[in-house]
Amino acid sequence: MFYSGKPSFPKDFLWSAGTSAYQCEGAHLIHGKTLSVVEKNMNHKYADPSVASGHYEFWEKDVELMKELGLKAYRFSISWPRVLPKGRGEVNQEGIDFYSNLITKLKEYEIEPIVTIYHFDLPQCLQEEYGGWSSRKVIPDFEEYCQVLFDNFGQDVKYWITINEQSNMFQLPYLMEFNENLPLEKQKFEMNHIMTLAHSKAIHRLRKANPNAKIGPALGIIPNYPASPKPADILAAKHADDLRTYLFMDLYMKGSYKQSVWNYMIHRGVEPTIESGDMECIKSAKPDFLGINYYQSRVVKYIPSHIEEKELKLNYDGEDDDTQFENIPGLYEGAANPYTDKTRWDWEIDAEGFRYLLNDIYDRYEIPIIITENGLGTVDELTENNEIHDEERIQFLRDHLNQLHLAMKDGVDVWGYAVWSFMDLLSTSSGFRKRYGLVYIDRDDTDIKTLERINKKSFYWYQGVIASDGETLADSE
Ligand code: BGP
Repeated sequence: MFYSGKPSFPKDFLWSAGTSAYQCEGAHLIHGKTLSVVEKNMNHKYADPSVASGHYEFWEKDVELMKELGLKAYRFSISWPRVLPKGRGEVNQEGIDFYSNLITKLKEYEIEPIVTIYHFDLPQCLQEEYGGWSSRKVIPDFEEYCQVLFDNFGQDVKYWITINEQSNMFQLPYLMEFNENLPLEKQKFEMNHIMTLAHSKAIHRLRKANPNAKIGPALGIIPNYPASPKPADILAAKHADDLRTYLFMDLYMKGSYKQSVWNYMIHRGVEPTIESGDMECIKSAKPDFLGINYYQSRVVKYIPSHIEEKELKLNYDGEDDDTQFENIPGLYEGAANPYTDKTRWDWEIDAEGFRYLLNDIYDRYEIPIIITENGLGTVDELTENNEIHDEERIQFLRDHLNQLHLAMKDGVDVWGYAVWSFMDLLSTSSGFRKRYGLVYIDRDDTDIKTLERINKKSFYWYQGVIASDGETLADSE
C-alpha cells in the first residue's frame, strides 16, 4: 500500500535499545557468577567475556546515558548463572542486588525494563550434570530460575521475554552443546521441544506470580525469498520458512507442530518425544506478544536430493566474503541476493523485507509485536576528536524504521522497537570488531583500554527520532 506524509509514531510507543548479559556485563567469573554454555563456546579468537563492555561496573553511567538518549524502555537479559550459580538452589544475593539496583534506577528515570529471562546462557554446570537442554531435568530448573526472577523483580517488571532466538539456537555453532555420538538433527528437535515446554512453564508461572505482567518469546527471523520465479524455487522458500520460522511460531502461537514439518520429521525419523500433557501445557501458554529480531532476509533456491549436504559457515572476520549457506538436499539451499547490499559480514541489508515480514507474521498470528532487535554490525573508527561518524548505521536504522512505520500503517500492531544494541558489546561470533552500539566502548579485542563511553553520531540521531515521535525519520540528514 502507498501512504504519504511524515512518519509519526504513537505517543506511548516504547522507543528502546537492547543488550544481553554475557555480551556486556563482564565480571563473568566473579561476584558469585559461574560460567555459561555460550561463554564457554563463543568464538575465542576475539575478546572473552571477562570484561565485555564493563557494564557490571559502569551500569550507573550507562543508565545515565539511556536517560540522555531519551529511551522509553531498555531491553536487557538476566544471567541465569549470576543469579543461580549452581543452576538451582542457592541464590547469589550479589547477583539479585545488581539487577535490582539496575531496575530501580531505570524506573526512577521512567525507562521501562524489558527483561529477557534466557539469552543463550545456560549454566555450564547443568550442561555437565545432565546435558543441559537435551534433558527434561532442565525444565524444573528453568522454572525455579523464573520463579526467583518473578519473586524478586515481579513488582517492577511489566514486560518479560521468555527465550531469545530459540530457532537460532539450533543453527549457530556456539549457542548449544550437542552429543557427538547421537544424530544431530534428532537432538535438535528433542531440545527444541524441551525448550518450548520450558518457555510454556515460564508463562504459566508468570500468570500466577503477576497476572498483570506481559510475556512473550523473541524470535530471530530471516524471511526467505525464492531465487527465481521457478515454481520449485518458490516452494523451496516456503519450505525454508516452514522449517526455520513457522515450526517455532506455530508452537508458540498455536500450541501445535506445523503438520508439514511434523511429517518431515517423521519421514526422517527425527521427531521429538512427546509425553502426555506436553501439548496441553504448550497450547495453554499463549504469549501476550511476539518479539522479533530482524537483521536480514535470505534468498533460497531448490536443490535436488543428490546434492551434498552443507552446513552454515559464517564470515567471522567481516573481511573475506566467505559465508557458506546451509542447505537441505531435496528442499533448498541459501544463495546471495543480487538486489540487496550486504554488511561486511555478508548479512543482506533489506529494510523492505522488514515490512514484508511484519505483515506476513501479523496476518498469520494477529498478535501484538515488539521489535526486540534490529541494527547494523560494522567496524566503527574513532576520529582524532574522539567522535564516531557512523552514517552507515544511521542509514540502516532510518530505512528500517521507515519501513516499520509503513508496516504499522498497513495495520500491523507494533508497540515498541529496540535498536541492537544500546552500547558496543561482544558479538558472539566476532568479538568487539563487529560493533552495533549507539554508544562506543573504548576497547578492542586485544586491549581493554579505558572502557570510556562515547556517544556515536547515531546516538544523537536516535535521540532526535525519539524526541520527535519519529518525525525526523523523514529528514535525510
Ligand atoms: C542475535 C542475538 C544477539 C546479537 C545479534 C547480532 O542473534 O540475539 O545477541 O548477538 O544477533 O549477532 P552477532 O553479534 O553475531 O552479529
